[in-house]
Amino acid sequence: LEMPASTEEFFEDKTAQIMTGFIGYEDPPRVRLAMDADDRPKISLWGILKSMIGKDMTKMTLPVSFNEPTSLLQRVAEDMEYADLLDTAAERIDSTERLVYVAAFAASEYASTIGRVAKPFNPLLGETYEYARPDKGYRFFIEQVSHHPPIGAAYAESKKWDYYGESAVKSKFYGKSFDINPLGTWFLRLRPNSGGSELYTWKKVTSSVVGIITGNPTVDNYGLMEIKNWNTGEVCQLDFKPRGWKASSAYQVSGKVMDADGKTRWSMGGRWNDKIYARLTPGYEDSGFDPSQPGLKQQEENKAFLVWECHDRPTGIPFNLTPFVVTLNALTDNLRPVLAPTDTRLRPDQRAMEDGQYDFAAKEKNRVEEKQRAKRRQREDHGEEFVPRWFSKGRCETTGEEYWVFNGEYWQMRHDVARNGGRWEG
Ligand code: CLR
Repeated sequence: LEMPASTEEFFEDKTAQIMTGFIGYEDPPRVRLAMDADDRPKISLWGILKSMIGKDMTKMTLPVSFNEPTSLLQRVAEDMEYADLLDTAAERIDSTERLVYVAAFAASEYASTIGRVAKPFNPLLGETYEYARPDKGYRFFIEQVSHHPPIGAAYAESKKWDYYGESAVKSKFYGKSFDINPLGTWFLRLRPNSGGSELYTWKKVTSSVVGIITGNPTVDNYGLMEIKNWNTGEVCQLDFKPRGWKASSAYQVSGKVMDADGKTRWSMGGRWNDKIYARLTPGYEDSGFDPSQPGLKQQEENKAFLVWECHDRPTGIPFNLTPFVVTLNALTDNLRPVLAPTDTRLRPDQRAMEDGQYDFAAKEKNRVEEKQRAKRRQREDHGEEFVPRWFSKGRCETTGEEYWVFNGEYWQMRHDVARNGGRWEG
């Protein structure tokens, strides 16, 4: 391997590498599903769930009509909807301003949880999902690396950033609510325009289905999120307020960005279903903060500025999906020949669900899950253990934490399949 002579050259190379992943994504993103209304039977959630108090999601067998036609792998890909916030972060010269945008990115994924009281398909062991956006300059990849407990390892990359981490959730049904606690840490490697590179980390907050007993199930997201810049020691704390009795307290998030000494530089606030603002803390203008920086003037004048705004959420999309989610499971003629055979898009049960063929979906779901069980028994008989194909365990030198290291071979192999007549193994 040859080392690039300069930082610029490295970025050039990186861009070229990422672009190889755009093969197959020549068509514009899908704008609608094959059907216009989902016509799912309306069954009371409480009626089904009341006998399952104390159980976690993996131990619940629910009728397929409680599913939505996404997989948990695609639910992680949903994090990419507002990836432009990371591009903006890279453009900011002041590191605390970058943190404002990174924090907004971390909060932005929750908007799409609204109205989605449905179970995503549980990925099969070794199932993968890729998603690339030539128009946005990024590519995303995730592999199901463990089945019990379910764990997905993800790696997304763009010229200015890499976003990676582990999606593992602990869930429990308490009767009153159904709580989902994400366990993994998320890492962001940002390469600001001003040079160098920075590492940020955070953990996701709790998602919860409330209002089950009253027959008005709603998704809430609450808890404290701490986003840390490991290079500067700056920290952003965001507090997602639990939905209280009053409608006015729903969706609220507030927080602050602190410098390495713990002094507040920016306050942040808004609603995770709508808009998030940031305001420079009064007094900071005089304490070495340089207001002559480009882009800062206007913010100085009107103080609070809009950091993030939720995309339009048209009603009437089946399963209450968002327009972004509609793009995820599209299987075009350009994509089909280059996709790995393990890709979620090729799962027949999920595809049937998307097309409203619920009985067939249930039958196929059973079949693929039985096949998976047989494979597991076979492994056990041979004393073998499943080894993830595209990720391996490593330790982060900066945080000391374990994480899944992406070997990058997925995109190489895919390029080989697309351009050199290569074949996916297995
Ligand atoms: C939250 C953000 C994380 C990834 C993630 C994992 C599990 C998801 C959760 C998100 C959102 C809520 C979720 C959950 C799995 C099940 C749960 C979709 C996307 C739903 C609302 C539970 C439905 C209840 C059934 C009994 C019908 O990065």
